[in-house]
Amino acid sequence: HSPDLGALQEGRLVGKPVRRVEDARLLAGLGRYVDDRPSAHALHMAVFRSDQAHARVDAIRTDAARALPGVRGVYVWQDIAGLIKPALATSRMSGYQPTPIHALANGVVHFVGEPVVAVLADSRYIAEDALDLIEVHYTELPVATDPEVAAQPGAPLLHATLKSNVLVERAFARGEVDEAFNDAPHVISGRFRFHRKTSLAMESRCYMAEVERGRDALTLYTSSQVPGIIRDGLADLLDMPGNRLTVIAPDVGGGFGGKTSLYQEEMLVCVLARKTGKAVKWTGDRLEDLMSTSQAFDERVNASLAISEDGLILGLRAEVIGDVGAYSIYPWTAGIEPVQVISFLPGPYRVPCYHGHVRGVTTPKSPTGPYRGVGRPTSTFVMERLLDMAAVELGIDPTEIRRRNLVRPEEFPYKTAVGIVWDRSAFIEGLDAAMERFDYHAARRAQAQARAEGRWIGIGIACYAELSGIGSRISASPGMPINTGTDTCVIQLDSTGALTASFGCASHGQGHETTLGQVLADELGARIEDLRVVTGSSAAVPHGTGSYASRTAVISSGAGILAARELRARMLRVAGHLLGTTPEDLDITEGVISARSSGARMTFPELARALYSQMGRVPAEVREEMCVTRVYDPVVGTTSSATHMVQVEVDPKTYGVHIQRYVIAEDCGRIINPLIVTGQTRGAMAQGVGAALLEEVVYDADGQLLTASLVDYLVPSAPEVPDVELVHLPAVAPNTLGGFRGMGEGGTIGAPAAIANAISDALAPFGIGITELPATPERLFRLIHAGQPH
Ligand code: MCN
Ligand code: SMO
Repeated sequence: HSPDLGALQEGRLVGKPVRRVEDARLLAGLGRYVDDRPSAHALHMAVFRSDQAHARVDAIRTDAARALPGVRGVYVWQDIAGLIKPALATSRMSGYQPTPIHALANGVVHFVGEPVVAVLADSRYIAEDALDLIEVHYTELPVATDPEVAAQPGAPLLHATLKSNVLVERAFARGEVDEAFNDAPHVISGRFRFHRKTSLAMESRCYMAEVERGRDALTLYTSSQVPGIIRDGLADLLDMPGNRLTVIAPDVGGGFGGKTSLYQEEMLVCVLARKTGKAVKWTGDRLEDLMSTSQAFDERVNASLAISEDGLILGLRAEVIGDVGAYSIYPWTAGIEPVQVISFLPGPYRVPCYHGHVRGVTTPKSPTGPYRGVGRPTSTFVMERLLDMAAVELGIDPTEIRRRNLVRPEEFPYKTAVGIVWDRSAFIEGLDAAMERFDYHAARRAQAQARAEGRWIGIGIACYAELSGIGSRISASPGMPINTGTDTCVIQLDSTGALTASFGCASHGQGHETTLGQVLADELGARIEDLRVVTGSSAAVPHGTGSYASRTAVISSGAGILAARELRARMLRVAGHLLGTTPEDLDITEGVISARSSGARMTFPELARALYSQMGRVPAEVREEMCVTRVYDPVVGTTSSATHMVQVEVDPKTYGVHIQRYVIAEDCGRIINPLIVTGQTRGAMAQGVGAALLEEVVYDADGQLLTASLVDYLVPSAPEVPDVELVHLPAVAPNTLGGFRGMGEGGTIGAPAAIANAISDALAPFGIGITELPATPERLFRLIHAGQPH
């Protein structure tokens, strides 16, 4: 590999496969999720949801529900209208149209599953029974469920306030695209479709609001990835200052992007707790999760690649329609998924000219929002398919066309056609390493042999690059102040000598207690068990957002490093005084401070006692405050990249796809914990397998949800998820404190494209290429038998 690659320096704990400290708790069933909170005195909420896709609410009859013993309240929008504002996802994007999200439908419903009435009762059972007694009379309004129809002028508007159903429209242009296409010897075009999916966390959404009566203070326990964003959002909607509104995400059983937005039920438990003076709890069931948790993808892409005779990309064109569902999601906006598709379409390649145009169109379906990979699973699918199609046309190997077009080491920093800057990342080295581990040429020979025997075996490749650890510059550019691109660490040495570090991030499966603990322990010279890492509480830091966008390894670690360095310096100044030496003479290892010159030693508790309680041992002018707050902003962020290589066999009887081998070579900079990085990559790849082969949210033409249970919405289980062979390629340290790059989403970005290419390769003898995902057995059957795509 290239000479500047190689292992970045390892710390004592950073870089080591430290066992996850949270697992002793989580695996023993001792995790504390929202639903585990004691609720004997709470009121339980159930939500009456719209069974109409788009309708005017004419009348709501709640008398019978109110009369049911055990029911404590039945609420419609008018009952709470004065207590909470609708959420409005604002943006500076020109022409963007927001849609106010009310906690309960305000006269019109916009998708099946939208909350219309909330019931509070002594138990969830009673509350559910009460739902059966509610009658809502609707007048159906016209629907356009197909986004291409909904985008047409004159299509029925989903929200009366809109000028058109196109909530967001953006274009990126660089260079003379028309010229490039006119002059190109080869133009490769395709119409691609990535269907809608959902995040399907194991723990469904769950909220509990507790009030402190007499103080008008409220604590929301929420199964959320973003307690800081929820706190800041609700503070505005409820008009409550942050010192009376605390938002806590305790243990959270997965989010995958679906828990990064503010939901109606979250607003409702808060409003109703404040109104009744009681704790209010809501636990979503699987049906509610499938119909109301934010969904993902749902894009149609028309794209073309202009290619030279020797396989170089001359230009790229793309027209994207994203079906964003019923609302512009708060706080991310309807742009979050589809705009990323055109932003990242050029990928890790040299694309001299590009024109990308996208429209995000509202339709009566659950809103789409962030989902692991955000936009890039679709853009990678499209770009990687086009490159494979080009390779077939030119008669060159798919690895070769990528090698010719990948941004090369000497070209970094490379500014893409949309202005994203790739810092030095292992693009080419990733391709090389994946080929080597896969034993690519031998695999091709074996494939030829198998094909001769009539087997449908294919090899697929996908390369991608992503921005991770995104700092303030990009976060702030769409005008969304609630996503700041920063995190805060507050670290303290208390009077018992214990260290506590609090962050604004919110672990929901990533093992932040372990990885942040490793980073801090190394900085401080402490043992990981000397430290307690607190995440997920808005009360612990003045400002935080949460964990999303593969940001925590970069941004939270950065804040931790800054805070720990300052705390360490303060500890050494005080210890120097106590041990009669200079700070420079001191070292901290394994939680013990020692003087190199004299060998004198001191533990953290001894230091704390001397400083805090043995008054007089440390003179006033030497005393230090052992509590440090630091904020880290990586400003731009950094580039993570990978090559996925997969071999599949399609079963000629069932049309099922069996994944035989899966290799990933990836660059996430300096690795904090290889065990966690491997687990993250495998989990993300599993979700990519689901997206490629199985998972599809289906609405019918009237906007009714057809995949309303896990019988219809298929997720991969153990037999469908292959083992992954992982090669780590830490490239030169990026421009981030600590040298880390984020990687929590990467597996989901690469997998659908690589699998689509492998299936296309397997079915190449039939002249079939995959343009639509998921590639279900039914779709493959139709392709093979009808010989046409849709
Ligand atoms: N890590 C590391 N070394 C690196 C980079 C990362 O050891 N060079 C570690 C980190 O310290 C962290 C984990 O890997 O423990 C993921 O780090 P990062 O890429 O910073 O991502 P975040 O921690 O910010 O997590 C968000 C990311 C996203 S956006 C989704 S979606 C996702 C994901 O994490 N959802 C998940 N992984 C998930 N894992 C679980 N179990 N559940 C989810 O819902
Ligand atoms: S979709 Mo991940 O929470 O950014």
